[in-house]
Amino acid sequence: MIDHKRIGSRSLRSKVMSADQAASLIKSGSTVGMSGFTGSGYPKAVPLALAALIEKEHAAGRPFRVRVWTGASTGPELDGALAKADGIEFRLPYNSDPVVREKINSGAMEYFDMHLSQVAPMAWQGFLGPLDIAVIEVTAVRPDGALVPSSSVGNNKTWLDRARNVILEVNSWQNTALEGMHDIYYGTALPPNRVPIPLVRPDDRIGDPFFRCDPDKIVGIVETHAPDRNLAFAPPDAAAHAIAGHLLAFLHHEVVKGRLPASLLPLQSGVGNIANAVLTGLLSSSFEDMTAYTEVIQDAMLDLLAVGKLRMASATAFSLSPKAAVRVNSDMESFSNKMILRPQEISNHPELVRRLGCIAMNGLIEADIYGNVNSTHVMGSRIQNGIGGSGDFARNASISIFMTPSTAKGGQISAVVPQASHVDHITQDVQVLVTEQGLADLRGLSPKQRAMTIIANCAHPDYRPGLTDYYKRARDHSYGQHSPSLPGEALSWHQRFLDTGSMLV
Ligand code: 0RQ
Repeated sequence: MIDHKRIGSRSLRSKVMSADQAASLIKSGSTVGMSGFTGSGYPKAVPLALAALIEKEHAAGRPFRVRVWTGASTGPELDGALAKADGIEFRLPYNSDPVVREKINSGAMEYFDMHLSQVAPMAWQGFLGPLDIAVIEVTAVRPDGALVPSSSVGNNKTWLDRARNVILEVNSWQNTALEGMHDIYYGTALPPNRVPIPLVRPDDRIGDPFFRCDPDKIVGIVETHAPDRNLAFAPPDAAAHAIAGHLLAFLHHEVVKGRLPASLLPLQSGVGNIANAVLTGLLSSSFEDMTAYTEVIQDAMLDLLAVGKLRMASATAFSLSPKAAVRVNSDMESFSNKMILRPQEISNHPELVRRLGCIAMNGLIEADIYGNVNSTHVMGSRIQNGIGGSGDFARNASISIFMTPSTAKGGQISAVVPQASHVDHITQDVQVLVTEQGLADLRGLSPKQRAMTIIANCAHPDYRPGLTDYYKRARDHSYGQHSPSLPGEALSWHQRFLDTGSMLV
């Protein structure tokens, strides 16, 4: 039965159909732009129906694969299901699904891992190819045909504009109080026609609360009632607590020195348990009236908003544990005036991040002694997730902080290595490095000073002697003495792990 409250447009009601019917409108080889950003606001029925269709086609000996574009990672009903069906030929711009990860790393799937702020402009420039169809979750369709966005905005505006055809999923699980929370900016253009984006504070609203979509492009509407799905955060362990402690002490120090205001600057917090633990640490801090200009709103941000420590949060999506998603969904009214969800080209816009002076806090896989950061490639070749928004923020933030436990895999891997096996963030974009061992403030330091500070403050004690020994020999034998290195040896730590399962000698 059609929910008239959710689908207000009479003319569009005639397009309501089943997920199977909608999936049958997607053809093999087509490029599909899906909604979804970190397990929020992704379509939950059509991708599953498409996966079933693909499996049937494969069983009949007919190849069927699609190219999938999204906002960022999605949920298991989208990435997981399509990858299991071997239905994804190409994927962009970010993934954290384990099945997709395995396909990419086995060479069975192509993956374009990109800065999230650049997806929309690249789609508009056209060199990603045409977008055949968009599948977008919305909260409601208004009588005038305007679309009320869901729990993520991501690239939906761009997909709705660029796609030849559109399928909508109207998810009645999403609270109708989401209406009015979004700020969809329609003023972006490609050079030479770009103009300044008129946002000067995180709270500014510069766009519309709704998406526009040509109704003639809408070929199907599917009604759903399904929750967003994100993984629960692990309770912060001792390392996460220690990292949060070092970071909060640093922020206090910056306030005392007069380099940060007492309410700090707009916070950007990356994905993962450590980032969530740091935000949790802010709950018991003395900072008040803070703001966030970030990519995702995590559990701890809800707590900060609820107690009023955080005045408001601007993001492109929620990234909430199942418990927190239920909490916010059932109490949307009390949160909605404190949050703004924007397109990711705006939430992550380098110009805005620089203008607002965001404090960027992101996770990493490994950092080298000079402060180059690898966020994406385990042992230099296996993709973990992708660069996501970390590059958008790290390069442009007023303080760019990276944090990690000092070891991985039960201590068999050092997160501080002689040379990063892959570099996402060059040393100029990494100003502060934090592990549970301590914090290295790298601002204003030469490479040699950085090396000594990182080894002393951040490396795990088990690995400090090895790093010190490497650095000393590099000082003695390196071709140059600006960033002393021994290229033949620098990556031997990774090889040692690959050969023996441990970087420890
Ligand atoms: O592997 O799951 O097999 O055990 O990497 O590591 O410790 O769970 O770390 O959840 O904080 O994620 C960089 C991946 C850290 C994340 C990264 C292994 C480790 C584990 C995950 P297992 P943890 P976190 C804007 C910000 C890029 C995107 C970004 C990330 C797995 O922060 O994706 O910043 N960042 N976006 O065992 C080998 C090492 C390792 C290692 C960890 N040195 N060597 N394996 N692992 N360190 C927000 C968005 O873009 C949405």
